[in-house]
Amino acid sequence: MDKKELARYLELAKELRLKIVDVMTWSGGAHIGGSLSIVEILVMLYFKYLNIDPRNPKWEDRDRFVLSKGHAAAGFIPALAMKGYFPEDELQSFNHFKSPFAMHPDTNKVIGCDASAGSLGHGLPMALGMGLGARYQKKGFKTVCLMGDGECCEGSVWEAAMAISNFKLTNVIPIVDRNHFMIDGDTEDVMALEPFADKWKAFGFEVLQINGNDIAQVDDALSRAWKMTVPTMILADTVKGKGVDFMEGNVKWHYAAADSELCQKSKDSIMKEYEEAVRCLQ
Ligand SMILES: Cc1ncc(C[n+]2csc(CCOP(=O)(O)OP(=O)(O)O)c2C)c(N)n1
Repeated sequence: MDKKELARYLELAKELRLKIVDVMTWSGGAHIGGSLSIVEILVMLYFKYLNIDPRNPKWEDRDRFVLSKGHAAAGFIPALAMKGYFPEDELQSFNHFKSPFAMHPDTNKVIGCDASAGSLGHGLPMALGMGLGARYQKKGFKTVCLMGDGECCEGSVWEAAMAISNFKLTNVIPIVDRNHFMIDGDTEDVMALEPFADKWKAFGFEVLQINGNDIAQVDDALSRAWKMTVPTMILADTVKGKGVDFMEGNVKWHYAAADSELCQKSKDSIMKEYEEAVRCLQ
């Protein structure tokens, strides 16, 4: 990826982070930590890889995206707005009475959302069904499923993984946001996942292990996964709360509300990190 392209994605990631902080403020509270950790993945999917058309959201041949860690709707729904599925100013209603946008995404209400989620562990089974459906209908679309690492405590994740491997599905791409924390602590203290990559390998996957907050690495992994001829998953090492210095790696920010002062402080931190990243590019 050349510098110009990287600069564009860095800017989109910065914009998305600023919107996530706005949503946290307007909504009265949001799952901020796990929304900020997936920003680079969402940007690369929505602005480079997914073959989608915001003017035709139900297009049969579109690639599908399942946000299995549905609590990160505060990251996902602003990404849909930035892509043009609905006007960005509608985000101000997030989590308000009668708004289509709630703490978890609803496919019947959010334009561009392919699957409702919120109850963890259900996204990969749905993605498996979409992948089998595509094969049955002889369609070429991909289904990407983004899960949390804490979410992988759910047995249904592994049942779906076993089936994807069994059916040799290469049109379903699981991604795990390995931000090392779940709701109440470090994954290794609450329910150890390691050796995590080996578990996925034992289930028959080729594992692409990357820094999921590094745009170039996310780009490389997605481009490889898109072309793979064996079941492949992306294990994306990320930082919970990424971009807001006082939230980074601190489980206290799994869910939070913000007043205008906290909103501004968060945005200042995002801008500082972004300007530093741009300086490093030059
Ligand atoms: C089946 C189910 N159990 C519990 C919850 C409550 N819950 C919401 S977020 C969360 C933590 C999930 O951890 P992880 O997947 O690592 O999310 P992240 O750290 O990326 O936000 C839990 C337990 C839920 N949404 N669904």
